[in-house]
Amino acid sequence: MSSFLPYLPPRYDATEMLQRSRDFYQEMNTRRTLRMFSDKPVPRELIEQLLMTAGTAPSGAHKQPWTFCAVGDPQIKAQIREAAEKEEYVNYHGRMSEEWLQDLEPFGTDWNKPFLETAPWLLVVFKKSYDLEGEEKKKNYYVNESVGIACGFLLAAIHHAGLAALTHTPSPMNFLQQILGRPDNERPFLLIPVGYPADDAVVPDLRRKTAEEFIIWLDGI
Ligand code: IYR
Repeated sequence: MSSFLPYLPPRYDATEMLQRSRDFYQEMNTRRTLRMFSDKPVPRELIEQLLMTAGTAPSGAHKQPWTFCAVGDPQIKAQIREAAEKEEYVNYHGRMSEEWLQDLEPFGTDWNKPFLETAPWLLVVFKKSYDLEGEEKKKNYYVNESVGIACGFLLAAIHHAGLAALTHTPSPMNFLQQILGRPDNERPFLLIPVGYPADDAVVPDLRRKTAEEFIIWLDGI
């Protein structure tokens, strides 16, 4: 059984479309991944609003195969920090290759993850390869793509609101499933600390690829 509704998105003329897309690019181009957060509180209502935007993402067969845990409890954040640092210590002391460590040099990262306690919220994203309806397993589709897109929407919403985020993947991160008590059909996907930047926050001096470097046109011109 299917049912359809009229699709009535907002419409703009060509000039307005171009202006809007320029403005949006400029806004998005000021987004930076941040590791230095202020402990200034961020209201729960604002976080919920950002997560609602994540939930508008497209997903395979519209299964919405995600769960977002919004962690603001200092004790749980401390537990997450302790477990993440334990794994990262091993990563930085032998589990990551020399090449990998060299690639990370510009970012100045190490096994210390103070932001896991400083940032007022840790958004822990779980992917669901199947849903549980009672005992029955119901398969989800394109789970990585779907949850990845939802996280992209979330990062854009966070930036648009004037907050900063880090896309963090402590590895392995199954400890998140245990600490947060998530069921077996949920696997950690990303850990996203969110908050205000620290007053003295700095970011690495990076440059983004130009259009020529990453767009290939095959438009017959
Ligand atoms: N997960 C580690 C290492 C790390 C890996 C990549 I790829 C990065 O872009 C940044 C860090 C850490 O968080 O330090």
